[in-house]
Amino acid sequence: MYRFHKNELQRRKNPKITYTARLNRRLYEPEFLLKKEWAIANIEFKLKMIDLKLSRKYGRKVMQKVEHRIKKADSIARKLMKKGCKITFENALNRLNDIIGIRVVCLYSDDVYQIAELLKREKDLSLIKEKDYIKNPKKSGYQSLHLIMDFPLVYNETTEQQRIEIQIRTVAMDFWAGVDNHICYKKNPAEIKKAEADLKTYSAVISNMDRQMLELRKKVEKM
Ligand code: 0O2
Repeated sequence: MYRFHKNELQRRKNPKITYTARLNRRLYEPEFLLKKEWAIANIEFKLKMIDLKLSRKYGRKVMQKVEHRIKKADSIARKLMKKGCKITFENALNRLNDIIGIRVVCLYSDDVYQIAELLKREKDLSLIKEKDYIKNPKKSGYQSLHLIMDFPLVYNETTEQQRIEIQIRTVAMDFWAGVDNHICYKKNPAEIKKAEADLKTYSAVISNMDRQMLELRKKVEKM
C-alpha cells in the first residue's frame, strides 16, 4: 500500500497548492531573487537622490518612509486566478505588474506628485501606466498614486526589463491603507460589509485632512 505524505494528499485535493508550490520554487531561485533585489536597490537609490533634492529645496524631510516587497507565491496565485490566468511563473512575469513593489510615503499630497514627476524624468525609467487613485479613489476608498515602470537591468552582459509598481502616498493615505489591509482588503465581503462602509467614510475624512494639512503648510510658508 502506498502512503502519501500529508502535503501530497493536500495537493491532490487542491491543485492550486501544486501550482503555488511550483511558483514558489521559481520565485526563490537565487538568480531571480538577485535580479529583483538589484532592481529594487537601483530604484531606491534614485528615490534617495530625489528625496535629497526635494529635501534641500524645501528645507524639510520629504520622504517619510520607503519600503519594498517582492510578491509572494500565494499572493501571485490569487491575483492570477482573479485575472482568469493559469498559475504559472511565465504568467506571473507577463501578466502582473507588481512582482516588485516599492512604496514611498510622504507628508503632503503635493509631495506625491513632485516625487512622481521626478521619477518620470529619470532617463532610464519608462512609464508604462499611471493610476491616480488620489484624484479617483477606488470604490473601497483606497487612495494612492501608482506608477508602473520598467527599469532596464544590466545583468551578465544582457539587459532585462524589470517591471516595478511604485506606490506613492501620504502618511494619512498609508494609515488608511494599513487599517483597510488589516480589516477589509482581500477578506470575505459578507463579513466586512459594515467595516467597508465605515472605511469609505474615513477615506473621505483623510482626504479632507490631507487638504487641510497642505493649506496649513502653505499658510505657514507665507508667514
Ligand atoms: P499586495 O498585498 O499589496 O501585493 P493591474 O494589473 O495593475 O491593472 P492591480 O495590480 O490589481 O491591476 O492594480 P491595483 O488595483 O492598482 O492594485 C495594486 C495594489 O494596490 C494592490 O496590490 C494593493 O497593494 C493596492 N490596493 C489596491 N486597492 C486597494 C484597496 O482597496 N485597499 C488596500 N489596502 N490596498 C489596495 P495587491 O496585489 O492587491 O496586494
